Amino acid sequence: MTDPISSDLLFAPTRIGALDLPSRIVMAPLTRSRAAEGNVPAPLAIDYYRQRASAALIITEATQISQQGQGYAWTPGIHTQAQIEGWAKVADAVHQEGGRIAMQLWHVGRVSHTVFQPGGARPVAPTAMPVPAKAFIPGENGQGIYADIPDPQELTIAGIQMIVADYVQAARNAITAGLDAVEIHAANGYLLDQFLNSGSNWRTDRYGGSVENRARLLLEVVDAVSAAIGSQRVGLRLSPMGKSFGMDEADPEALFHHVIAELNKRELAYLHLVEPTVKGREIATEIDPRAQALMRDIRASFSGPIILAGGYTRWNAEQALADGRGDLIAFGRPFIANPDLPERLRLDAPLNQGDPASFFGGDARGYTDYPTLAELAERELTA
Ligand code: 8OZ
Repeated sequence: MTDPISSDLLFAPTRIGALDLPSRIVMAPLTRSRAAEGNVPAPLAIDYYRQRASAALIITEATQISQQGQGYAWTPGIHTQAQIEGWAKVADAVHQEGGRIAMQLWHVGRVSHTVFQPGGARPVAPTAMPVPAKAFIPGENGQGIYADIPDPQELTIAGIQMIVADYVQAARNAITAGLDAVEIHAANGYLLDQFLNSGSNWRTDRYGGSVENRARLLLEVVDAVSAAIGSQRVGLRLSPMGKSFGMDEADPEALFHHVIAELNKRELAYLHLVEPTVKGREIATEIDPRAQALMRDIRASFSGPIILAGGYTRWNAEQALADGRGDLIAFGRPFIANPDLPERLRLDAPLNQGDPASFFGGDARGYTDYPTLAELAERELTA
C-alpha cells in the first residue's frame, strides 16, 4: 500500500460524464430542512451553496420530484415554477464561483406522512405493509417532530407510470434551472430502494418478485431520465446492504449483480455508493466481510466512475483512491462546517466541527455562518 497522505490523489482533475472536475472532492447530498414557503429553496440556500462551490461537484440536498415524493419537513422540490426559479438562483451562484452542481432527485415512497401527501392520502409504496420508522413533520412553533408513519398504500401500475413521468419532468426542470446534472436517489430506504429490496417489495406483477422485476422501476427511471437529458448528465446513488427504514435484502449479491450489469449498458455519468459502514447517522468501525466483498464486486464490475460516501477523512479518502476502491469521495458533515473544505484538505488544515443541533431546520446559524480559513485568520487579526 502506498502512503496515502503523501499523495494528492484527491486533487487530480477528472471527467465524469459531461462534467470536467478539478478534483475528486464531492459535496455529498445533505438534507438541511430549510426550504421556504412552497418548498422553494430559501435565499440563504443561495449563499450556502455558493460558499461551497470549490467542491469538484456539489450534489444538492435530496429534492422531491413531486408533492407525493416529499417525506420530511421543509425539504425543497423541483416540480413547481417557483422552485425552478429558486434553484436557478442557486445554480447561477455556484457557476459564478466556478463550480458545478447536480440535483439529487428524490421520491421517499413510503417514508412519508399524510401531512405531505396530495389530498391527505396515505404514502405510496411497492407493497402496503407497516413501516418501521418515523416521519419528520412540521410541528407547532416551527420545530420538526417525529411522527408514526401511516400504513402506506400499494402503488398501481398507473401510479408507477406517473412517478416515472414525474422523474422525467423533475430532471428537465433541473436542467431548465441551469443545474449541470441530476443524481437519481435510489439509496437509503426511499422509493427506488423499496422496490429493489425483497423485504419491502412483495409485488406479484412485473415490478416485484425476481431481481429483474424489482430492478425494473429503477431502470425505467434511469432510461426515461437519460432519454430526456442525456445519460452523461445522470448519476445514480445506491446503498448496497443498507438497512435504512426497514431495508433488508436477503440476496444483495444477486440483486446488485443484475443492477450493475444493466447499468453498464447505459453509460451514466457516475455511480455514487453509500458504503455499508454507514448506519443511519453513525459510521460503523467494524467492516462486515460480506459487505466489503460486495463493494469490491461492484467496483470491479461497474464500467463508469464511482463516488464513495461513508464518513471519510482526508487520510482514508486518499487511501480509498490509492487502493482503487473509488474515483471520487463525497464528504458530507465536513462540508456542513467547512465551506472551504477542499482548501483545508489540501493544506491538511484543522476542520471546524459541525453542530448537529443545527443540521436540520433553523436559520443562518449552523448553515451559512461557518468560517473559511481566510475568515478565521482575519478574525484573529482584528481580535
Ligand atoms: C437525513 C435526514 C433526512 C433525509 C438520505 C435524504 O438519507 C436523506 C436524509 C438524510 O438519503
